[in-house]
Amino acid sequence: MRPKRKLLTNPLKSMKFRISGIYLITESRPDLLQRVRTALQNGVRIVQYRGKGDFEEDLLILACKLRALCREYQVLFIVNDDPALALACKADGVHLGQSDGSVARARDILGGAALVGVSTHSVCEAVEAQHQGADYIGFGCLFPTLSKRDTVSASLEELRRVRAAVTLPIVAIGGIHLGNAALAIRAGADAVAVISAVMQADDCAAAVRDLSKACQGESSESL
Ligand code: TZP
Ligand code: MG
Repeated sequence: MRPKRKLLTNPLKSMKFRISGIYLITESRPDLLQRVRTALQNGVRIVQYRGKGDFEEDLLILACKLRALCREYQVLFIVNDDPALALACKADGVHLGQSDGSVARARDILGGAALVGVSTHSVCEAVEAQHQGADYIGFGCLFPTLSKRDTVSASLEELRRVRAAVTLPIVAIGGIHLGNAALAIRAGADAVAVISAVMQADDCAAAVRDLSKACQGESSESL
């Protein structure tokens, strides 16, 4: 049976929830919830639940717990890949890879107010995502990463071209850490998506604070 259509609020439409700063993507780990809470307390602006490695039967439970946590801190909550899971846990939206179905299909499942993000790796994909009606795009993989296999590399130069080609918020991704986050922001990204730099940091709170600081005050004009 098709899931019931549900209208989600779209906080992006209020400036309060502009896509900026640190976009945290989760990874499977025993201290997941505590770590995400610490990250939220220290300034993460958006959380994406990426359930790779989690047991199928835990996906909805974890998604609901993360959803509740994000609501507590009034932070956007996005589910990776799966509009049906996003609907079931009442997420603010879904993030789609190039092979996760169209923006229109995700909206059909989630309702028109849901946020839909799309992963892109080139100007062409970015323009197409905007044309399809995405709310933001991910762009990368900018730097080497151990968090995902089979990544498509994308340069800072291409990010500058994407910035010039689309008006959508851009979330830079791939191997971003304290030493290179500002480069991505200066090249035109509105936010940086990180997994390991926060999920594997010895001091998660300091990692989020330092990354946020590194992103603040940077802009595409300052290069
Ligand atoms: N998509 C492109 S790179 C990547 C994803 C999900 C992994 C990013 O992880 P990290 O640890 O921040 O490099
Ligand atoms: Mg995907």
